[in-house]
Amino acid sequence: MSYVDEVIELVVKQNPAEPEFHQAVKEVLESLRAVVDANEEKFRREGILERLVNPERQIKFRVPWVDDKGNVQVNTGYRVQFNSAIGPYKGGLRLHPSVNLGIIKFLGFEQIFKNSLTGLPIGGGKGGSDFDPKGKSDREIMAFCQSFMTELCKYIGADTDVPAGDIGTGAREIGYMFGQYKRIRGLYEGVLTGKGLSYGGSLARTEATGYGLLYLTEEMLKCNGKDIKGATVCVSGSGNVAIYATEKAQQLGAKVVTVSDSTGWVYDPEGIDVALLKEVKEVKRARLTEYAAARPSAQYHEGRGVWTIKCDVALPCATQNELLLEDAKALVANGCTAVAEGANMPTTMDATEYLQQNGVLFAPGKAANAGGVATSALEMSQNSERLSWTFEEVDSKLQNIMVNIFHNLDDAAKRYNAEGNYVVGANIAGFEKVVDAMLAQGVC
Ligand code: NDP
Ligand code: 2IT
Repeated sequence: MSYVDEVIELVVKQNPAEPEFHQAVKEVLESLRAVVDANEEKFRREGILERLVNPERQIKFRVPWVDDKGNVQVNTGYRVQFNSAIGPYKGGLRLHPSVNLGIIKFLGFEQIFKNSLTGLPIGGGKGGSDFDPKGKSDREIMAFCQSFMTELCKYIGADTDVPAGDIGTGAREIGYMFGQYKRIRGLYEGVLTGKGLSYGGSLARTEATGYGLLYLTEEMLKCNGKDIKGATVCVSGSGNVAIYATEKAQQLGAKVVTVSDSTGWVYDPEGIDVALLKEVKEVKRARLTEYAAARPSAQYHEGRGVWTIKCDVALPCATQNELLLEDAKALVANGCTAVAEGANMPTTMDATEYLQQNGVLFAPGKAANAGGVATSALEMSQNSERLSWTFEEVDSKLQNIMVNIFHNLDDAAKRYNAEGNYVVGANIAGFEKVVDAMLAQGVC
């Protein structure tokens, strides 16, 4: 059996009931086959793949907090410190009822390669909790965040592990967590990114994932003789990534006609009104039904359905496994020419293969959504030098990073005779730097 197949089998056996983690490992290792086969003896001797798929450390802890009725609630917190070969652990905190160890491990594993692709010195990590922020009061959110950080603060620091936002964790949650870290540890340091601008946050971090997604998509289209300008775009999700992807797509001359949330989706043939979307989602924290109620051109539909709308470009920006084989078929049938993942692993493996086999340009999340963590690393740089850069400065660095990422994965794919396969390109380009650092640092 090949080394890749052996390690995939081992991961499934050693990590039962973690399907998302298995999926992420399979996708990465399958596409590294050419590199691993070429170095099989050395990689086996060094245990490279076994080390890569085993987190350096995983922390699981109790998060007790008091709700508004005076009752104690108990959630589970996680931080998986996956790989520190190229820098301190870096990755977001997800607050969603679906969170479990397998989800955090899949996200942490992806983060290793994503962070490597940014070209910046950040290792891979991820954390979160099964806490559901929906419907909670501000006080309850604060109580949860303070309790979560009371435990997490023992394991993180500006030079060891720097968490940030993800699903359910935005500026409000980061603020409460930062305050608690400072209070317990007595340190005013860049231990979290995505901070508010008045206490060390970076301009353009809020926009970075969505904007970065569009910078990479624009470059991918350009290099394949296509243009984002004039394109019809379907976006899923209506959170941080979806909102700023929509905003940048429209700034670049595309028309975004859909957004969604976990209960339904909106089709707005006149183009999504971003100001209204921000008001509904960022200010009121309301459902998309409110968007539809305030916008005569918008139709609201319950359930799933975004990918049935005809588009040139599809940008899944909600969550994992939200674009299935049947969706891929609908997109291809409707003439879609490019899919770029704003979310982490939103496309299932069979859907990805179908899209690629049918000539759809496909940019995987670890490349396409790397602008968020890249700008987090820029926030870390600003915190270290105790200075703040202008919006334009950060945004132009972000643009350069995303364009470079695209060319790195394009080149890596070409080097391994997989031209145009950006999944292979992203995994190889991300892997090469991490493995080089791991080999140089000896057995650790
Ligand atoms: P938000 O919490 O801001 O928004 C999440 C959006 O996705 C909401 O519209 C939410 O709907 C929807 N959603 C979440 N879970 C589900 C589900 N199970 N089914 C259907 N819809 C769902 O998160 P972000 O925008 O920050 O994150 C979106 C994706 O992008 C995630 O995969 C995240 O890991 C990834 N990402 C985020 C980065 C960042 O900087 N924030 C960076 C890189 C990747 P509802 O409100 O109904 O729950
Ligand atoms: O998935 C991701 O890259 C993020 N949620 C952002 C991580 C970060 O550290 O900014």
